[in-house]
Amino acid sequence: MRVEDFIKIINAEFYTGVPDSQLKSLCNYLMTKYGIDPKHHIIAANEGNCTALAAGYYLATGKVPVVYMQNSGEGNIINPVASLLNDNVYGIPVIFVVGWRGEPGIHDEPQHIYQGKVTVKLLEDMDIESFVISKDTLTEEVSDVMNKFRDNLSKGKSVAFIIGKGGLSYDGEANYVNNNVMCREDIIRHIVNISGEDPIISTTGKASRELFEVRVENGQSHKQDFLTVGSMGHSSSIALGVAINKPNQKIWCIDGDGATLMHMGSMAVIGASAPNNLVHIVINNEAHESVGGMPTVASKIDLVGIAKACGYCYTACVDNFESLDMVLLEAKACEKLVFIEVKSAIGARDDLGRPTTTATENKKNFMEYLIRI
Ligand SMILES: Cc1ncc(C[n+]2csc(CCOP(=O)(O)OP(=O)(O)O)c2C)c(N)n1
Repeated sequence: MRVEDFIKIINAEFYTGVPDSQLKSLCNYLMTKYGIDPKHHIIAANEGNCTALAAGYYLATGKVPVVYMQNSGEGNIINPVASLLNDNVYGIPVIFVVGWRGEPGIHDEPQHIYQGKVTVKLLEDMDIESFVISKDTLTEEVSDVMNKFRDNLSKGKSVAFIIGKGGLSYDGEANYVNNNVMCREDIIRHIVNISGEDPIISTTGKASRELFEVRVENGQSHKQDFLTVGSMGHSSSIALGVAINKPNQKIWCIDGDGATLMHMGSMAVIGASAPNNLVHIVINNEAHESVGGMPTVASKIDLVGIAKACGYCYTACVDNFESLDMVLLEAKACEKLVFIEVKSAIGARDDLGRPTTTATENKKNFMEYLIRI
């Protein structure tokens, strides 16, 4: 159905979410209509934050908010849904709009398969009634369901629309750009060149896909890379766990700004643990590029300042390849906890592939590599 019709039916005034490729139509519509406007549309750091922000909106206005997210975000909402929204606690109604990756019967990547299988059940377990909008769903059906849902909402119960592939469509286009010049794939090429044989833990989304392809292009194997295909925001903590237990080995983490923001508390813990063999690199394109390019708030914050305040010993921010190579060489040579912010343009190759090894093969090869070094 057309996203404009869906918006009319749910008739909400406030939307908050984390972008998702399956919800590109909704995200692009909201960005076109509102941009980022605190009164109507906020892209939050993670889906749990969205849920709490939506609760605050409800407390202040009495109106029902919308939280949109990929189903990967269900884990992040469970705590505020169970202990804040649920009608055994405050009974705060929210309309969730959930992109259904890994829908059973539809081919998808490994990180989406289990999550896709339990998407509806998790909502049921959270006492959230849901309705699936597929590409064949009629506008009138959604309208009828929403009329029924209004009853749940009036009783302080949340509801969800689960959006299958092609469930929502939007003819408008949104174009996301910034002023940076380096592209993420080239940045990764430079990191690969200088990190040499060192292990790399890379973040969710296209960065890991690009790392995989750069290895292929170089005729290298993938054994030293752990591609965090799911679990957005957690690659730096994985890298911390590896770095602490491989103290004589330099460990590199390639992170994204959206992922860093999603679980930024990890930076404080990394700083406090201060392993002198970890290099945490954030490729900052100020966007959720992998799912369509919608903005993060990373253009508005001082990531290096945050890293310094968290206790990273060597920090740098670079916006050109000469400086990038210089700081990567310093990071390689020094025995300090390093943080590097790399300013990146928004975009990726259209023909970017996906890892051809399975996630379990990746784990096995990586563990075998770590044992040997
Ligand atoms: C918990 C969770 N929410 C949402 C997603 C969907 N998702 C995958 S990649 C991505 C964007 C990542 O942005 P960033 O870290 O800035 O990297 P970029 O894509 O810009 O390189 C999102 C939102 C997800 N995988 N997991």
